[in-house]
Amino acid sequence: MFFDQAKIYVKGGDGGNGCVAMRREKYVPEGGPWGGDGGRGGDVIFRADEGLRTLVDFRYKRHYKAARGRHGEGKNMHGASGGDLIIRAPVGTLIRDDDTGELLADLVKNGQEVVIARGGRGGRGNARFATPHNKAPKMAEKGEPGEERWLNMELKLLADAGLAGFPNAGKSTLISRVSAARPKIADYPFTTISPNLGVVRVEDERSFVMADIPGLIEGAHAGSGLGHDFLKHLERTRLLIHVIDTAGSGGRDPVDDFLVINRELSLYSPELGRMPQVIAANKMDLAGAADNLLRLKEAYGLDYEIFPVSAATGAGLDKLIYRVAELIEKLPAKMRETTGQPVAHRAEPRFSVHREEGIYYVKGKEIERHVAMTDMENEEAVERLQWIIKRMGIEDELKSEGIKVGDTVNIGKFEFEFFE
Ligand SMILES: Nc1nc2c(ncn2[C@@H]2O[C@H](COP(=O)(O)OP(=O)(O)OP(=O)(O)O)[C@@H](O)[C@H]2O)c(=O)[nH]1
Ligand SMILES: [Mg+2]
Repeated sequence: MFFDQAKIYVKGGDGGNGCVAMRREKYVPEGGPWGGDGGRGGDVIFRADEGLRTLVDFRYKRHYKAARGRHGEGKNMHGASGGDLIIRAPVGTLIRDDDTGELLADLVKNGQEVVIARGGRGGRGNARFATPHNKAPKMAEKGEPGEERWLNMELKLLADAGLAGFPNAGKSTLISRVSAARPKIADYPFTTISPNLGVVRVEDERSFVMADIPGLIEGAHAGSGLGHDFLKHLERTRLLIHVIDTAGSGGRDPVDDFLVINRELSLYSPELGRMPQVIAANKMDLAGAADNLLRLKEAYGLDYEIFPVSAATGAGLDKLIYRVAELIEKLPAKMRETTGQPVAHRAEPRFSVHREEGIYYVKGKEIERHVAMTDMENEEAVERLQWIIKRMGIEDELKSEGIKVGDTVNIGKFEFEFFE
């Protein structure tokens, strides 16, 4: 089985900070708080797109961040939200958390969207902390950091275009020129003994998968040569690139070769025989090829597109590849088997406490979020955090784990000394 794989980093946008501001007007000495809330950070969203075929673009760009929310301002002005970041990925992509291996998404349907990293909530401005006891709070929340994680993406590759042709026609040379596939290449028939897949990147967001199989000979459909077992690989492609040794090396006639191979394909399966084909007239760098090209054009030029190429020098391959990419996009996709794996949802405890080398670690999304949103320079804000720690039962839990005054507590990115 061939898999395409990519490892990327995603981060939701941070929430904007809440604002501390007091109303100040003439003749109103004790104006109330009017600091606005920060805006929400954008989410990182994956969208399944059947037009995409490989993960190759994720090897060129590996960091993806959604926009952050704007900070709140005075006069109760709320910060604007950050825009979501939509990442398009092929149908059939599995997305896992790279650390835990947890399956986060299985993109099975075109257009399906999954939020993979949430943006942070905006911090609340001081206007929201006013109470009858504290009419002029001087604290605001910081924005919540956006979720961040490394992802492991995986896609089962399905070949879009298959190479067909006689042994030694130059199929493996061709795939090695246009993709990162490194098949064995040699000047004897049946160098290739198992299929190779290569990802061909045409331009940004345009790529397809090419399959190289062992060469076919007369009688292949009935089991002669190596071709038989591999013809089924071609059946699942959308288009065939019929590679011909235009120079007729080895004394064969390229005009005949084309017919022989097509007869084998039809005999194996009529469907394969009817599959769209383009002709790659290969080895154009060799003597005699130009004359044979004219003969090929005369014989098949009305029914087939013919591309003179040299897999050895690279001449003509760009034109062939662009055209193949264009044709593939118009042809219906063969069904991709989807795993339909359920996406795991774990029920997490609210928080956990454990001790390591004398330090008490408190873990949990909720409390880590509160800590990240607290402005530690601000006394009122820190007091509020202490109250939250108590109310959530974290203080009791720390005590039952044996914490003493002066011990170190770690929550998220913050460490402090425990006191009553
Ligand atoms: N001069 C020239 N030689 C080529 C060209 N393409 C391939 N060759 C040579 O032809 C021989 C066969 O090439 P391969 O790419 O192994 O052919 P294949 O079709 O994969 O052969 P099988 O795997 O045996 O079916 C090698 O010696 C290549 O170097 C070309 O465009 N010009
Ligand atoms: Mg080969």
